[in-house]
This record gives sequence, C-alpha cells and structure tokens, in this order.
Amino acid sequence: MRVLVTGGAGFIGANFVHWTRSNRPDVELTVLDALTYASDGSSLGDAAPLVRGDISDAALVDRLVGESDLVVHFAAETHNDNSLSDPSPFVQTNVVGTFTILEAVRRHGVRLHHVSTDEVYGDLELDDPERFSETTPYNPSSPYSSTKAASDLLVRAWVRSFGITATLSNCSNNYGPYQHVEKFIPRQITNVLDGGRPKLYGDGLNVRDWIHVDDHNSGVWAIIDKGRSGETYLIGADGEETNRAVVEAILRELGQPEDAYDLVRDRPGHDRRYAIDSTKLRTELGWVPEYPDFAAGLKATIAWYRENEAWWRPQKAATEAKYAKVGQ
Ligand code: NAD
Ligand code: TDX
Repeated sequence: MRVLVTGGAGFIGANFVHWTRSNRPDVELTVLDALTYASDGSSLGDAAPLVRGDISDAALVDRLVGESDLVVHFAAETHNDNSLSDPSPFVQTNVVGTFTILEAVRRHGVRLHHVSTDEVYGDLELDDPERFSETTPYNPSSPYSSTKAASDLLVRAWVRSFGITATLSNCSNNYGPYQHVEKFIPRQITNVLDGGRPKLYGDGLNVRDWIHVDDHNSGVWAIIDKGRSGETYLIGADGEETNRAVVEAILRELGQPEDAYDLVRDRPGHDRRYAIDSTKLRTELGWVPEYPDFAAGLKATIAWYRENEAWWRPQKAATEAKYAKVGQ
C-alpha cells in the first residue's frame, strides 16, 4: 500500500511515520509537508521520503495523490494561541488545503483518512457528567477549532455528495516526543529545564484529556484497517487532568517545589474542559490504548525532552519571546 502522509514532518505525523515503519513494514510512505515554523524536518529524519510543498498547491497535490492508494491527512495549523494572533494561515491551510486534497482524492478515487480534533465539539463544564461522542453537535470556540470543524464538514459533504471513500477521527490532546515547545507540556518541561517557571493560564483548572501520541496513531491505523467510509471515530484514552496537576507532576519529577509556577493571563475564549468517550472505536474496531498510564507516559516524555535538548533548543527563545509579548 502506498500512503501519502500530509504533515508527516510535524509532531503527530512524524510519530505516525515512525510507528508505521516499526509496525507496518509492507507500507510505502511519502510525506508532503511545507516545513512551516512547526517543523524543520528533523523529527522525520530519513524515515520516509519528504516532498516539501503546500497542501493548497493543487498541481502538486494532484500528482502525489495520483501516485497513492491512501492519503492520511495530518497537515494543519495547530496552535490555538497562534490562531488568536493571526487566523489567516488557519483558514488557508485547514480549510482551503483540505478542500484541495478532497478534490484530488475525488479525481483519482483514492481513499482519505482525515485527522481532526475533539475541539470541534466546543467545551464541557468541569462537573458535566457527559463526555464528547460521535453524535455531539459541533460547537467550536477558536479560529483553530472552527477551521478544523470546517474541514471535517467538507470531508463529510464530499463523502455524501461525491461518494469519495473517507474516514474521520477526532482525538483528544496528544503528548509525547517531538511536540513543539509552544504546546503546553513541552513548554512547561523546557521552562523548568531552562531554570524558569511553568506558566499556567487563568486559574490553571482547565481540564484536558491526554493521550500518548502512539495511541492516537494506533487508533488511526485501526480505522484505516477496519473503519467504515463516511464514519467518524473519537480517539481518547480516559486521561483527564487539570493543567495545574500536570504542572505539579512536571515540577515534582524535575526536583522542584510543586508550587513553583506562575499564573499568567488567560487565553481569550479558553475552552474549560475536553473529555472523550471512545466506546465506538473500542467496541466496533477493538482498539485499546497501549499507554493508558498518563503519569508514566509523562515521566517518559520529560526524560525525552531532557535527553533531546538539541531538538527543541533552536525553537525555545523565539517561542518564549512570542508569549512574552502577550503577557503569557
Ligand atoms: P504540528 O503543528 O506539530 O504539525 C503540523 C505539520 O503540518 C507541520 O509539519 C507543518 O509543517 C505542516 N503543515 C502546516 N501547514 C501546511 C501546509 N499548508 N502544507 C503542508 N504542510 C503543512 O501539528 P500536530 O500536533 O502534529 O497535529 C497534526 C494533526 O492532528 C492536525 O490536523 C491537528 O489538528 C490534529 N490533532 C492534533 C492534536 C494534538 O494534541 N496535537 C489532537 C487532535 C488532533
Ligand atoms: O503555556 C501554557 N499554559 C497553559 O496553561 C500553554 C501553552 C497552554 N496552557 C493551557 C491551555 C490549555 O488549557 O494548557 C492547555 C493545553 O494547551 P495547548 O497545548 O495549547 O493545547 P490545546 O489548546 O488544548 O489544543 C491541543 O489539543 C487539541 C492542540 O494544540 C490542538 O492542535 C489539538 O487539536
């Protein structure tokens, strides 16, 4: 099987390529990635051939899709804070880019797996007994999540109107190796490694539902193998934690007092809580997470950032300068 992986030089995409190389030696991979600020290609290394290009480049996408049996679409602008300072690349890449891919898979009759987020469902109250499921209405809050929601709706419409073969997944917050230092967990680990302090937005009590990136990717493969076209599957590993608890665990692991953090300006429109019910993926497709112990996964991730300073160091100063400008 020839698989085109868009965004395969980013955090989840590069881990997808490494996972696939280890677990599916029969699969032939090609990566299409623009190498934006979010990747310099070093996460991918030489694990798969890389075509540097934009998913909105219709001629390039048409050629690469025509040479593939399956497209796994990770490429996106992904950081909520960036989407608040400049939404424009989010509309271009997440909406127009996904449209460009849809038109190419339609022309060539190639299957698509579209990777999306639980943020399309909006947020939950801290004490809400419900969790997100495949039937939760869309209610995105930010420019990032609204452009991801738009991309999901385009995929669903192309299935219904044009009969393309496509599956969708909406996953909760990922953690693991190769995640950009702008994101919550890597930012706090590297702040402490740098002798600085973690920065918690608002009261620090927002809740995220954490999943190890390899569990996300094994879920994507379960859907590729056994999922039904037109269906959406939620991927989550029951990993709800407050941001404050995560920061305290990082501080403890790195030998600091667990209150050595700063509360900083809140994110405008900050979603309170995400939580996923992944019953459909588990019961219909038999998926189970391999890393359900978040505390153990976080420890391993801290060790990875400690041992791989050369990977994250080049991005750190510019990322912190951007946050400092907005008081975060
Ligand atoms: P990332 O920002 O680390 O990587 C995105 C990759 O896409 C980068 O390599 C970047 O260069 C590439 N890219 C951006 N614009 C492009 C364009 N126009 N053309 C080609 N390539 C382009 O993101 P990630 O965290 O790995 O997320 C991957 C996917 O998973 C996204 O679709 C995201 O919405 C989804 N997702 C992420 C999470 C999470 O917790 N990180 C959770 C659920 C879903
Ligand atoms: O310095 C910080 N301090 C802080 O308190 C940062 C960077 C974040 N936060 C908070 C905001 C969120 O409540 O931590 C939580 C996680 O923040 P992010 O890492 O920015 O993730 P989030 O906004 O939840 O979105 C992530 O999960 C869903 C990914 O970035 C998305 O791409 C994915 O779709």
